Amino acid sequence: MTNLTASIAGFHFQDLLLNAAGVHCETTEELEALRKATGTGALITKSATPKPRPGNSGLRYQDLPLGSINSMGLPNQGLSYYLDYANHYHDQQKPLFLSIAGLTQADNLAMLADIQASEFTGLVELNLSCPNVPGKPQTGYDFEATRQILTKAFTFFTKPLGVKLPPYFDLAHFDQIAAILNAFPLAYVNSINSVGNGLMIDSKTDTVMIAPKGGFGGLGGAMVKATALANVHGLRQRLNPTIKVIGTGGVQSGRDVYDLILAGADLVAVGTSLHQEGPAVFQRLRSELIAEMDRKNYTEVDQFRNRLQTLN
Ligand code: RRO
Repeated sequence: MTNLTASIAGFHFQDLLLNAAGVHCETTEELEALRKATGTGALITKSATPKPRPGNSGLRYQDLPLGSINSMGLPNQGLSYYLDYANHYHDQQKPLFLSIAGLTQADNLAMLADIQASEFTGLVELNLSCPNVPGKPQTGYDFEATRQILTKAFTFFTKPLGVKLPPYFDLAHFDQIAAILNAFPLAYVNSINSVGNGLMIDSKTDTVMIAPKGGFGGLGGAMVKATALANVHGLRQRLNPTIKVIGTGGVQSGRDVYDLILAGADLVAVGTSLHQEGPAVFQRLRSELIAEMDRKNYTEVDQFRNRLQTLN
């Protein structure tokens, strides 16, 4: 039997795959399908705001030859919907992550206070990297704002907390964000969110491919794999060992999952491929990962996790 287990903040995962927040997780029906899917070891809710939001209007997701572009604009059912689901959630085998993404610092702190006061006993992910709300820059690119919200959050929040980060593109930025994150008792970081504000053109019509924000949107899928690997590895090298890493970005095959683990990921999340294939993708990825491990004579993920070699 191949061992694909992981742990974060005392939670044990029998399998290391989960959905990327935002994909197949806005409704309880979608969440239940993820919970029941073979190959998932956990699930995460769509990032919540204090009140329900319809999100951006018009065509807001498109598949691309090498991935996807989206500008969903945070459509969600509101925090109390997900808290209600979470408070009735009793599947010990597959821990639940609750994702929140307030449009202001005050909204984020208010939601964390609500979660702190609730019965919720799972893990919470603070999304600091939504690229698609018009007029709202990604908090994760503002280092002082990131430090400030974490400082305030940890004055009262005692449940396991992780952050969803945007991709960084300069090693100096890896140093800066890691130094900030290391100052807090974070359970984990999730890296990367989509590569923000890409633009793709439909050659048949000479138009942009999605409607909101004049066509600008977050990129995911195969085209972001190298950026995801760099961020997972760069953060793993810099973060305290107590801060675990969820690797997200560019997973199409079991080998892609393997690569993120080799780069340092504890769990691996799947976005674009889940959108394209539905929850059955997890069974495929799990068996492809096991086949790859068999080829390498590994029986446990710990035998290669964070063991990426460099060339001398
Ligand atoms: O809803 C979105 O447009 C969205 C969010 Br909140 C996010 O964090 N990442 C993304 O690609 N889209």
